Amino acid sequence: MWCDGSDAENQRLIDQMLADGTLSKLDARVAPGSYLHRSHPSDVARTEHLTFICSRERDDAGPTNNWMSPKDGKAKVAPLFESAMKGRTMYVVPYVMGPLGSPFSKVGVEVTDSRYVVANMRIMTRMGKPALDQLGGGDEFVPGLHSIGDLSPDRRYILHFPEERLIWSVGSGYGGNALLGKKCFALRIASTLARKQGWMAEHMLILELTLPSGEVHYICAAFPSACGKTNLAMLVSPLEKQGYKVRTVGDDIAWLRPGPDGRLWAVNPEAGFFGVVPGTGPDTNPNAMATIGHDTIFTNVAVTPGGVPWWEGKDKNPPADLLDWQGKPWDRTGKAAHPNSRFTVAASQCPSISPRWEDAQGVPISAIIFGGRRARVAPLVFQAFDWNHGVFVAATMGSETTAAATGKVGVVRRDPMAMLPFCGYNMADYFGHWLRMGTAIAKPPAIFHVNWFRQDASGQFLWPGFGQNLRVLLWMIERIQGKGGAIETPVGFVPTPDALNLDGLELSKSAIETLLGVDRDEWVDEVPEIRAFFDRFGGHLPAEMTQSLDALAQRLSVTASA
Ligand code: TSX
Ligand code: MN
Repeated sequence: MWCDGSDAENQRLIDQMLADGTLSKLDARVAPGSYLHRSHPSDVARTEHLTFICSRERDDAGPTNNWMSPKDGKAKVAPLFESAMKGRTMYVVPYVMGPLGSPFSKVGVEVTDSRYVVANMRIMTRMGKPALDQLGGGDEFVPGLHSIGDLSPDRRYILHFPEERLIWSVGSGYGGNALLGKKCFALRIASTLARKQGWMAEHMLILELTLPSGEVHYICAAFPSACGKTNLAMLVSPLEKQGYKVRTVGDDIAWLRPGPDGRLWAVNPEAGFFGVVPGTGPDTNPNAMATIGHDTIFTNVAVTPGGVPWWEGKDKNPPADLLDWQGKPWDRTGKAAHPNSRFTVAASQCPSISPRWEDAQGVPISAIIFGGRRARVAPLVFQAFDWNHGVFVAATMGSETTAAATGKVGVVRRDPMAMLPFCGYNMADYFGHWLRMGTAIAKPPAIFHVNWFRQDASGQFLWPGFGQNLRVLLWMIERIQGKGGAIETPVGFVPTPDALNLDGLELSKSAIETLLGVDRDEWVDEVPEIRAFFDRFGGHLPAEMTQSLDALAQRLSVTASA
């Protein structure tokens, strides 16, 4: 069936999914136009160990990607597609990543046997007739072949063929594995296109910040998972009355390119949000709560028998008769919603969506933020000395693990540019691409590193976070304007205590000192860890990266070999 993306077609698919149990309708009074999908219990998250880059040379995938040769990948996975769709309908889903009519948008075509995938692609991309219109008589599109197969993790593979711009995915119906426009195309395949064509496909939110003067700045930010990217993208300004406004352009992916004015310009290739539900509440993200208040597909949340959805963090009062994400009566001990349960919702429903979110030219970027979750070491914010130093900061960024399930808690995982699972080629070559881009942008954005998660000795968060992060954004803008006060430290420029507007926050002097502090001994310990991380990349690592590390070691006045 060729999907046209129309409302009538969508309604037909939904009716079929209601009939076969793929979806259930939620209470129209509290969640109008919204549905619940329960995935197979073994198919609740992306499966990185089953995700492969199939380049001819193993070296082109690099040490951080799983690799198969294109020949081996196809030989292994083609049999899993054999008769896989028998008895099901095959949907042909043309879609556009990027605003319709934008010269920076790209067409994909996903063939799938999952109606749930079609319904989600309709929200997450510009799907159907507009995509065929944009393709016109051309043949430039990224084909993606998807089947849920038998959903067995033993017969699940997500393969990327960057040299022929092709995606194969079998055995999973879950978001990032099955909605091929998102991580597979807009990040993995797009990153390889971008490298060839001189642009960047990044795992970044895009936000708009308006000042009382009317001046508007756009900021991109890349964080590893569990750092609150969607929350930052939809931040509610605590200083809105004073004229400081925040609007959302995107929450997950940015396609960036040098503009004719020498600045870096960004478009959000997506049309919707596929966000983590737990932790989303009226205090943490009121804009997301309003966005998902209607016309939303929920996957793996808890629900009452009457169809009222619930998840950890929605409010303090779980309904008495709740069914957990698997549909079993909730025993009130485990999680009611799956920790990776999701909402799929149109970006146009977001109250904070920017009027320029579909601008065909994109938006000019003033600053790029990187960050991670660190209880110690990383200060609340610092500015990189220049582009190349910023690339080093981004390449070495790390986050402490939170969930016991993933191993030791508090272990630092390096996740360069938050792209570790999403870079379609050798990550060391990717660092090289970032360095090269610096020479192609006459007026590069300033680069910052943030850490909202610094704790005191007793394990209390020192920074209030959420809306108050605006104050950090405002310091960044002042730096860009050449105004904000800063002191030079070995790791970068840190605000002087009076350069941050902390009015009304009631932070103690010692809290501020710790938040903005750069402890030499703690950073000295980082150096060998970064060196060990870099060693993984061997000869592909650009010399600038080791030079930046040596320079950091120098500034910390330790020997380069320490
Ligand atoms: O998203 C978060 N952000 C970014 C918001 C724009 N979270 C949630 C992380 C999980 C996805 C945060 N958690 C942030 C943050 O800035 N900061 C923290 C840590 C924190 C948690 C609770 C409080 C304060 C800080 N609560 C009180 O102070 C009452
Ligand atoms: Mn993401």
